[in-house]
Amino acid sequence: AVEASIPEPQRAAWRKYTPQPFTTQEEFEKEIIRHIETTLARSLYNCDEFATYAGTALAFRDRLVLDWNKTQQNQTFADQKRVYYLSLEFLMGRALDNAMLNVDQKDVATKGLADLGFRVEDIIKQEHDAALGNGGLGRLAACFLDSLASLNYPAWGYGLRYRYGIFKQEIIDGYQVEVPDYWLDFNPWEFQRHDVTVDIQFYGHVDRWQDEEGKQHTEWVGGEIVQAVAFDVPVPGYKTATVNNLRLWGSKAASGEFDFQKFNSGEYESSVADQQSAETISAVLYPNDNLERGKELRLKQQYFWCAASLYDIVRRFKKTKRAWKDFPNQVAIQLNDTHPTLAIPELQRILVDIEGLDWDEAWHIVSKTFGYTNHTVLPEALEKWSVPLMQHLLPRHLQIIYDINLQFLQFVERTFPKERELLSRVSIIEESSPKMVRMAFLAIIGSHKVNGVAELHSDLIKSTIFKDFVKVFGPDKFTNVTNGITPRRWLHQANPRLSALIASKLGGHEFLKDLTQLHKLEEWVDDKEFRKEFREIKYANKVRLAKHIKESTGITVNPAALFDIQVKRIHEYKRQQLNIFGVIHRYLQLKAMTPEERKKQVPRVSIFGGKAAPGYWMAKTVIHLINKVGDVINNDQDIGDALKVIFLEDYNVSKAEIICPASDISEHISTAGTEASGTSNMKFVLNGGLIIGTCDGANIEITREIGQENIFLFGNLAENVDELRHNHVYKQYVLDESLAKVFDTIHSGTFGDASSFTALLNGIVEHGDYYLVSDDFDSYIKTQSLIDETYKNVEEWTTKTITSVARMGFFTADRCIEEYADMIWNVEPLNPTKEKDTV
Ligand code: B1H
Ligand code: IMP
Repeated sequence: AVEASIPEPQRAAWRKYTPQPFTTQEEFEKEIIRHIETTLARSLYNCDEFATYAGTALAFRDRLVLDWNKTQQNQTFADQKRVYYLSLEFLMGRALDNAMLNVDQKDVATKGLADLGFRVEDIIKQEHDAALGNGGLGRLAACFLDSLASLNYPAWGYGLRYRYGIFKQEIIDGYQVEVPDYWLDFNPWEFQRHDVTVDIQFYGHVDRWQDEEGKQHTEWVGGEIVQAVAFDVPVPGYKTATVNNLRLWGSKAASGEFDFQKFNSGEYESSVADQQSAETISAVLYPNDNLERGKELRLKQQYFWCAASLYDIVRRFKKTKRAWKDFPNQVAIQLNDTHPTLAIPELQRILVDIEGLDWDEAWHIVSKTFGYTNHTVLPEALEKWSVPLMQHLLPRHLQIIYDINLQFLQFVERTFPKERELLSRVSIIEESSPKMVRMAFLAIIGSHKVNGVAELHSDLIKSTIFKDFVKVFGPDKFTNVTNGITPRRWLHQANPRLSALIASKLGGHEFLKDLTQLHKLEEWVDDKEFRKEFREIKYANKVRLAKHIKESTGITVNPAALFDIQVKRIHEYKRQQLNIFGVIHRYLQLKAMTPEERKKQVPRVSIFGGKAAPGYWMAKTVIHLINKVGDVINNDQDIGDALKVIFLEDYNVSKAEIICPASDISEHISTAGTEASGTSNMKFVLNGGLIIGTCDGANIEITREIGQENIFLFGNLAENVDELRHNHVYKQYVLDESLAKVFDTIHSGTFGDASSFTALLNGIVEHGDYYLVSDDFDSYIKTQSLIDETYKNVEEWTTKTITSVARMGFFTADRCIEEYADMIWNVEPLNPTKEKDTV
């Protein structure tokens, strides 16, 4: 309708003067200089690397924006079903390199920058990471956005515009210190939409009344209003004109900068305080991974973001003038974990209280619209909110939740009349004191599909935490979509030489859009030249990491040593403690050898990285231990290059891009049954490294794909974990012998004041070893020896790594998105070039 309403002369002018994207080096340089001179008001004489980054980013931004506008108009005209991905975390990392590669202009940029006296790598490094996430869950959301755009799906991400992303980590005297991440000083990638604002209500009370026709009305009134402002970020697809949108909401005081009433009446301070309290909502990302702490501000963040996003989605739907029953045919909303579950009662509230639909009609629409992805079975991560808190903050939503629960329990009672116990087990309300709202149960009841993120995990949720719901709804409501990663960032961008080598054999870079083509590499596995180059690339990537290690820690490591890497959030279930105990064991063995024997060992560099949640004392102790062990081993003259221990500060997405291509072995050693999927395991193998891992999460499917001869599996199985834990508590506890020696060494003060580490060791020796460190220790160190032996045989190692790369096609995020689109969303891609001219 809107397209026809604009008269032809205006359209003609627009067509004639629409800016054209640069395509040559000359045009690119012209754009950079124009931006530096006019947008930034700087000149040749104060054009440093940062200004050059800014100019380059703005030049590429212009290119993206033109396609972004067209994509959005196309999607509006096409009016087909869209996907909305609601996530409290988007761990995007840097955007410039990605933009250059996606629009296929990195060569032009490299030459243009060289002409202006800069190296493209130095310019890319100027960008601040967009770190709006904790770990795997947030990075998965970022990979999914990349795939959605690359596959031309009409899709939007919705999140929060935190002013502070995940904190920066400094290591001082071996301890983690958190530094705030104020990342918005200069962010060319976001556009504030001053015209897109939504008023969001909190607190207040619920009114009910009857109109003249006797119809019941319910209205949420009073309380306070905070304004949501949209900030849009373009998300380009790889070599396609599709540029999707990520909409992040910032919070503001509703009446603008100040409450002018108060301001004018002299209450200056309190008017500023109101403003600050409103802005607090989107101020900071909660830095917990796999942990929920039930803080009021977190619940406020969740509602603020859900309400703003739904208002926007409903507004867009209403523009189409369709009937409400069409809503689920036009809108698919995916809940990234339970964090956006309030969107369910919020949509029900909009439909019933505001749009006047009756309850059943509304609920039918709601429960066909949502899909819910579960990412964890850890009890401490399952969200519950106290009823009194919800009553206070969101009184109408609590009523709606109670009504949803009532209808659901009545249904369960009708279907399973003899099972009284079942009712309390599946109730959304936990009858504790205080009562709690179980968000996962609400998410299941309000969604048409629930999925886990790897096969084992999807089976586990069906047999444990959601068992009763499988009985109530039947097994078909539950499905699996094994996670994946984008090969654009995690191969092409992070490891350009390997990407080029693969392209040279597969006839171009098409494989980046169809990763299963990698299997053709197996034809080259015996090719001498190919093997040599493959190894040279790995070596060069290790040299690059060694350089980074030198710059950040001052420690020199030998790139010919075996690089053993564990980078991820520090968590007891991920078992960095198992790794560092293994390192100490290795140290003790090396110390016991003669210098001759020692020389025969495979030299190793054990590299750790990752953040601990600021309040997670045990995780911080593990960081401290790693650093203390490193201090001793790295300065031990007997040891030399045989063993080095590195803790890399401030692990983040852009550091991961340097680290992943440089591993020989990476560690994915969670207690079986605890890591839902893991995604860095996929990144390391795709870059030509092998894995030491437990039978957990996606490790199991990686094994299935690459073959068990190409992965080093160890440890107890998920099915035995409960029994082992039980035995620790109820039978005589016996510590593994080698582990006991490691503990003796720590207790003796070898790594400094032993009392710092007693809580960590006691958790194992005296408090039931919940994560089975001792049970898996022997199998772990034996497997590490097997790795040493295998690494000595360069040819065998090369065959394993190349074969593994060739078999990783399954783990592209593109496959995930196709599975979601088919099984859950029922959406089709929209060809960006076939649509009619948008002007
Ligand atoms: C994952 C989280 C998570 N699962 C709560 N759950 C959070 C839970 O702020 N919180 O409250 C934050 C994060 N994160 C991870 O998701 C899993 O542990 C990984 O195994 C998985 O690969 C990843 C993506 O599915
Ligand atoms: P929204 O769907 O109203 O949020 O708009 C998102 C984007 O889609 C806009 O910024 C436009 O680029 C495009 N768009 C929205 N409505 C129209 C329309 O009626 N005609 C053409 N493009 C539109």
